Amino acid sequence: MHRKSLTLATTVTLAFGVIFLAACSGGGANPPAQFQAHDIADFSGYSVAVADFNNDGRLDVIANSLGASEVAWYENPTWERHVIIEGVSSVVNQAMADINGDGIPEIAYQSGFAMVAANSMGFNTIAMSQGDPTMPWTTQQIDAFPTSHHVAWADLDGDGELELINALLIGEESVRPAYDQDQSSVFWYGQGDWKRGTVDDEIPGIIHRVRPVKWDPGSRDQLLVASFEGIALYRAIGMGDAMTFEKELISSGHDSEPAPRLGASDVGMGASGSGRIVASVEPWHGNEVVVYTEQDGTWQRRVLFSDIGSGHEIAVLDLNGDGYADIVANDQSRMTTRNPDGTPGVHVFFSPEDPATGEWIYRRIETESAMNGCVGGDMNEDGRPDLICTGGGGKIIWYENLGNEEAETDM
Ligand SMILES: [Ca+2]
Ligand SMILES: [Ca+2]
Ligand SMILES: [Ca+2]
Ligand SMILES: [Ca+2]
Repeated sequence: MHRKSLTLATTVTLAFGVIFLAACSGGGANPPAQFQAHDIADFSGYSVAVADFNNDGRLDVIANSLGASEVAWYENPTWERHVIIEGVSSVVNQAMADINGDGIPEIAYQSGFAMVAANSMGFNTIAMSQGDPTMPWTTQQIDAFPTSHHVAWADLDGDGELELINALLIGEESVRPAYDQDQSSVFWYGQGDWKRGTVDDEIPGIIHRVRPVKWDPGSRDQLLVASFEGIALYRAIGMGDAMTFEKELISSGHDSEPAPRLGASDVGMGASGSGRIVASVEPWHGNEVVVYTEQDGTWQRRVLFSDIGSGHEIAVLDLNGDGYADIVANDQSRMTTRNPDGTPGVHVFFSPEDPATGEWIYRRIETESAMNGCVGGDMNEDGRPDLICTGGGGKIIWYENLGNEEAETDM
């Protein structure tokens, strides 16, 4: 039906055609967005995130690396690099939130990471600007727990004050290659005394991500956790130190192979039409991009793609402005003589109107630089969400969203 209408649109001016297209799209899925790559820095990042570090209204970029000895951010739009913390090692992840209300986000970051618990200090630190965010920041260590790996801010009890979430990678007995000998934990910390509380300390094997989500209506955030057991939703009950957590397993994820090819590596949620999708990359460091849709109270698993060379993270956001969340999966594989079929880069999947049964449109927007993770953010304030990625390809790249491809026509 769209296509027929568009033949009419092509007979009028381009500008009018665009308006006509928007008017007749009537809730349908849009064509894919197009991207233009801009290098931000030469840096082999493990993780990347965006936040407005200097409170000028523009999102800036932070990337960390297991190999770097400092924490730095990149100022939009010149991408000048500001080193704010020195003398750190093995930084894995970071999460930003303005805790003290001065307009500059505080940075929670995790360092001293290792895949062997006995070798991991697992520092959890909060860094605070001293006024000029381009100058060195002060730091406060709030915890040290081996294999602290993923960090997030979430208001679990809905009191308007964010809690800090820390997911360990593994328990102390878990070792390579299966990493399934012990259970792992998700912790939370309240502001002020930063006392460690427990969300769950009985998660099997590896936890790779914890993602705050607004799953239920109300002021509380909930948590999605990706681990060897798949994808689990956690809801807090009660307030402050009296909080307890209810767990609902959304899916066991990739459950057809032994550990460590098990469960999920990352999870995200996005609005899709009048409902929502959950998306993941599976199994841990896996090859599958999976979308989950709810049907009669259960979550249906659909593998969209199984050719990720080396997956790690997922980003779930609406890139082409149609109200249906799209999916971004990084790929850390390399093309080498030993691995000529490597598929480094970024894989993007644009949602159809029905994510459960419709045809997703695939675009590989990066084919050279191996990427370990991507996040969304409107870097140039044009209303279109861009992507920022980093990884072992040695780059931090801004993929500017140029707007949608032209719809196909019958002409
Ligand atoms: Ca800024
Ligand atoms: Ca602040
Ligand atoms: Ca709170
Ligand atoms: Ca979309």
